[in-house]
Amino acid sequence: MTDQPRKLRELIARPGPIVIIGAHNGLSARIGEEAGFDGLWASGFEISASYAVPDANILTMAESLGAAKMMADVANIPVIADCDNGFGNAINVIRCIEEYERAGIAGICIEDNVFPKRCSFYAGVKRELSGVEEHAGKIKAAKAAQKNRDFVVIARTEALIAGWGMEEALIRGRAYADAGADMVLIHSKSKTPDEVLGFAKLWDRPNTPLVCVPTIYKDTKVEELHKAGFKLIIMANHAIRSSIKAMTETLQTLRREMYTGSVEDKVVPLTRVYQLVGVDKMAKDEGSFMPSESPGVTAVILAAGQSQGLLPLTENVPKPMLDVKGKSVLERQIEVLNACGIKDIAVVRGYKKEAINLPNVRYYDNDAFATTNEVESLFCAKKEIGGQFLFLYGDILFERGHLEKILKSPADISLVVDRAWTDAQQSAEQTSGRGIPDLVQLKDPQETGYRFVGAEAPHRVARVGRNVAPAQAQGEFIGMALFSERGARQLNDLYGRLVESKSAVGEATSLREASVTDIVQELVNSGADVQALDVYKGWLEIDTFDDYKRAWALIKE
Ligand code: SPV
Ligand code: MG
Repeated sequence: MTDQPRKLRELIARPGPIVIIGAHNGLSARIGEEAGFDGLWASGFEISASYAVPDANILTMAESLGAAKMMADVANIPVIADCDNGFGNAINVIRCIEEYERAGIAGICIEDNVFPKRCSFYAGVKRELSGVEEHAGKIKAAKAAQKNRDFVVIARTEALIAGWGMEEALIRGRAYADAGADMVLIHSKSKTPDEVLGFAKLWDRPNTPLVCVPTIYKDTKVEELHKAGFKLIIMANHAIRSSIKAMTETLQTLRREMYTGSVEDKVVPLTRVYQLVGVDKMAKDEGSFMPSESPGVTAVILAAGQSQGLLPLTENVPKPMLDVKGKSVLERQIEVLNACGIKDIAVVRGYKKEAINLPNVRYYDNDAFATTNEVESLFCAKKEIGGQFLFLYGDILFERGHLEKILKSPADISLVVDRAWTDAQQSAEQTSGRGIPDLVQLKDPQETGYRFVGAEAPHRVARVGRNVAPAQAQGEFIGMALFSERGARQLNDLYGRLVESKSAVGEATSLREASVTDIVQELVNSGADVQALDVYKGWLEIDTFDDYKRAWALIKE
């Protein structure tokens, strides 16, 4: 991330405590940031544990740095790296600062353990501290080596850990502050906070804020530590400890039960992993930067809108994801499209977009779905409508034959029109419980009220929309349209002109409010070749409970 040291300085300048969380790789860093911490601690304890080795300078600097860099690469919050004893003497510290700064780390911490160190908590191991002078020299070397003036160097004393007493801890803390440390960390493995609180009370370098790591004195709250004078509080190792617990429980259960469903309540859904690693962005990038695999027709499905008519069924999912006998409407559409050779499918999401995550589909999001209408949603997928494309509403079920038929249409713009609407416009079965239909009026309705069968002369569309008077309509637009390359170009050009002109669009007063039928009406008005392609029933729009019930009744599976 850009200028992490600056961000850390801003946190230091801000009133209140800075609370950072220990992590050991990109994933734990991302989860720590998501949880809302101010920054991240590239913990030597965690990083060593992630390699399954003791925290004892067993990892090389490059290995520790690699983990810290992984964290800084994904995080937007500052990373402070635990650099143990600077991986050697003052000369090693200089290299360490250069490398960590280059990796985008905001600051580092170096402790006065000798090299090789031992983790502060290990019992029964050899523990020795470097001389005060030597460690102060390392701090001076670090401050002299940093290039970015904001880079933060924390000096840590292990005097209390080593049992050398409060007096020694203070001598060391003061010497490191005087050597130029930006902050001083006083570490303690006491079960109570008394040691660190006592140290803070005696601290007499007010320009050098204090840091603590409440791991063993675990019941002391941040607020109390901050009141006592601690500016930076490090929760050092809980990411790895919680993951060890979770992994142990899950893997032992799996081994015992011998089926993967046995741990479903112990694991996150796969989609949580996808979200953490950014699969959504990758899919978008595929759409933006990789050539489309099938050069033929692209399907663009509008699935952005929020439907009132089906609440509460659509409280958590958008209409296209409603289940109809084991498969969602969208899955059924994709199946038919695939069966007709259309593999190139784009879906525009909006309402409850996270619920739409089917594979082999490119996604576009209309995040302004609540305040815009279909045309704006369609043009979220502008990239897809450069060549021939099939337009579909995400809430219709249709027979494969309708799709096969429209794919053969030679017109620049073809609308699939249900002629059964005129036959049955009075019939309760056709109209009860349905929303306002998009009606179609033809230019030469030679056979008004009569169903067309077989190859017919082209039926040119005169009007389409909800305001077409039923008495003048010859059918209902089912929500499927095919645009040839020329038709797509005309649509794009018209959209560009409408954005400029800010005028009404079809029956809508503005582009924001325009439905697809509105912009098709404008295409008709501008002389485009818009034809109706007759079908007779064999489709269903799911807009109301009655529609939804009808869908369940009609689908045979
Ligand atoms: C670390 O997280 O590696 C630390 C803090 O240095 S502690 O483990 O408490 O020493
Ligand atoms: Mg450490």
